[in-house]
Order: sequence, then C-alpha cells, then structure tokens
Amino acid sequence: MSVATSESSQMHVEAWLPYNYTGRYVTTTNRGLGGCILYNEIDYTSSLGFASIGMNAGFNGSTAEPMLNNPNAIEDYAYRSVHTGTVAGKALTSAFYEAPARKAYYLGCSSGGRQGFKEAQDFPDDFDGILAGAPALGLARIVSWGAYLFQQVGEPSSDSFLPPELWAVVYDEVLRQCDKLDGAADGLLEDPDMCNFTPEVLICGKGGKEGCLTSSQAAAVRGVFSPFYGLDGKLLYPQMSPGINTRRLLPFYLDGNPSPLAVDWFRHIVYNDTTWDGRSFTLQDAATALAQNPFNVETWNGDLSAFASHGGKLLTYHGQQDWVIPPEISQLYYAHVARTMAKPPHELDEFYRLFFVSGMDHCRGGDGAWAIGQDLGAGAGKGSEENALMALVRWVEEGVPPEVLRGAKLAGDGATPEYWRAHCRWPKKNRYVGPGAFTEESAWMCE
Ligand SMILES: [Ca+2]
Repeated sequence: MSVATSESSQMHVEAWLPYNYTGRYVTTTNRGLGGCILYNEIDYTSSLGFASIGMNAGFNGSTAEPMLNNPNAIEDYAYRSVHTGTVAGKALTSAFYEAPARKAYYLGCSSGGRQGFKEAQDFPDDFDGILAGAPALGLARIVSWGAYLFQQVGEPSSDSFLPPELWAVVYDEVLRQCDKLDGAADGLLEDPDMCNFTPEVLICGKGGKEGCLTSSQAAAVRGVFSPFYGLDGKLLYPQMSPGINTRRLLPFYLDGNPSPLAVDWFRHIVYNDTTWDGRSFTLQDAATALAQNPFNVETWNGDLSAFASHGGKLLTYHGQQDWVIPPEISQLYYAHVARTMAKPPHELDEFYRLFFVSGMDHCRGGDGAWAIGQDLGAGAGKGSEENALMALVRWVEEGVPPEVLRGAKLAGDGATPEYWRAHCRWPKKNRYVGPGAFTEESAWMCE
C-alpha cells in the first residue's frame, strides 16, 4: 500500500496476512538511519500466525540521504511512519479478516527498538504489547558519540590508532580482568558495570613486547571505555560496553574512518551539508545536534503512565556485547522512567521489564545464549518459555509476565541449542553459583 503521511509525503506499507491467523496483529519496523521494510521480520511474525505489517520510514534505502532538506522524511523517520502505518495496517487487517484483531503487538530492534519506545511514549494506545530490542534511545546523542569515538582512536596513520590485532589483545585483557567477576570464566560478562577496565597494564614499557600499547593507544582505549560528556559537563552518552568482542570483529566506530552514523546524521539532518565529514567534529556540534532534536527523535520521555494505564506491556532486551548501541543506554532510560514516574523496579515490573542478554551483539549474534526468539533464525523454540515474542503474548493475554528471558547458545548449524541461559530481569544480575558447568542453566542465579 501507499499511505499518505502528510499532504506532500507518503510511505510504503506491506501486509502479510496468514491463513493460520491467531487474531493477533503486529507492526514490524526499520533499522539504522535507513527506511527499508524488514522482510525477515514480516516472514517471522506471519509464520507465528500474526497479521504482519511492515513499512518503510517514509523513504527507502539504507542511509539518511533522503532526509536531506526534507522535513517530511525526518518526521516520518522520527515517529510518523510507524504510527501512520499501524493505523493503516490495523484497518486493513480488520477488513481482511472481517473483525478487528484481538491484540496488537510490536516487534523491532535498534532503530526499530527506538520506534517501539516512541510508540509507548507518544501513541500509548497503538499496542497491547511491545517487544523492543537494543533501542537507539537518545538518537540525537549517539550520533555525536560515534564522532567522539573516531576522535579517540584517530586515523590509521595516527599515534593513537590500534590495528585489529591490538584490539584482539585488548579483548583478551578485558576478559582477564573482568570475566570472573560474575563467578564464571566463560568468556562472557554478565555485568559489564562491574568491569572497571584498566588498559594501562598493556603499556609496552622498557624494551617493549609483542601486543603492547603505546601511551597514546592506551589513552584511546580508555577514551572508548569512558563516558562521553558534553560542553556543559553533563553526560551525553555512556561508554562502550567492555566485553564487546574486538577479537572477533572490529566495530566500525574504531576502524579509523569517521563514524558512518555521525556523518550520515550531521550531513543530512543537522547541517544539510553533504561535505561535512566528521573530522571537524567538536562538542559544539554535539550541542547543536541535541538542541535540534527534530520531532523529538531523542525518544527520551520518561513518562509511560498512559501506556501503563491502558494495560500495555513493554518487554525490552539489550545485548551486553552490543558494540553499535551500548546496553548502558537502556539502563539509563530505565532509571529515567523510574524517577519520572516515581516507581521502583517492582512497580515498573507491572508494565515494563528490561533484560540484559550476555553474549549478544547488536540485536542478534554474539558469543553467548543470544537466541531469544527475537527474529527469524534467532530462536530455539516457539513456546513462551523459550521465545521472547511469545513470552510477551502470554504476558498480555494471560497476565503471566516473564521472570527471566531464556536464551539459547546456538551450535554451528545456527539452529541446535548448545546450552540455555536464563537472563535476569533488571536490576537483578546473573551470577554463577554452581554446581555444574557454566553451561548448566541451574548453575546461575539472578540476584
Ligand atoms: Ca563470565
């Protein structure tokens, strides 16, 4: 479908309406700064019997270029496409099945995760249940954080730059210092907050040795794993999460090129200047981007009372190995909601539950038990005990909330579970207590 988002703009919406319809509607979303329909999400949710709607963000493509000098596209991206597409998708579902859907759900991660929180904040009646992963909350700040990270490591020719083999050494040292803090040397950090990483132990010293850091490189690593503060001295964005596996992959933030997210956003949204390239970035640019905050794309409203009072349930997860959007941003937003609504965790639990998933990269993949049923190919089961989407369905329809989020570590075939781990509901944290190997679910305790 083509759906108008204003008198002079439109979006594309696609519906997959299954024969095995369960009476459940779901909206699926977008990724990054682009606008594409995510067919794997429509495929996944329709296969589970949902009437599934996918939509672009008012434009197609995988960059922010269509937003250049185009406020309608920015408004669609910030919030309007999801809400407008959902209204249209629900109407279509109702017409096709000759009755309104019993319940309406939302599934999304990253940019899609942010869009889910946006719905909970600004369109609280759209959904009964929202599954939002690794949300890009604080969007007008994360773009500046990317520029900051590039400045920490510099260009490949600079003294501070670390080639991939040194980032591998850094990862090994993070594990040496922090892996056992959760009780198990399993290569996974259950609680990166406990990891006060000290990169200076890797400084070369007299004579030097293989795999050591210069002072400039140690400073770069410390900068990456330090919070990012603005001109006014206030926190703009949290640190990169220690425990991201820089032996397995080199995050694009650290590869010696200006952050693509920063370049894309400042060029096409903040300055409408396609020559801006990230090398000139200052804290003043960060302040400008945050002050601009077009159509409140920040998505930082801490009042979810309207969503809660209509009975909505928000289930959210964030990988502890997420190197695109640090998990700490989900923790900071949770704290913001708690203070704004004056509710401690046991009261937030009634409608808002946050789970950190050890060994999960950005939205999926990683070294641990990351397969929680968040998308096609990320599940080892379709029951509510092993699938986050179906756990949300049970919470909404039966009033039984998930106490833990169980994830599977998948074998090389990408399907067979090697082991399971029960991820804890924030602010509880997982600790290995034994007996049995770390691969035993029962050897861990949330406390
Ligand atoms: Ca560990």
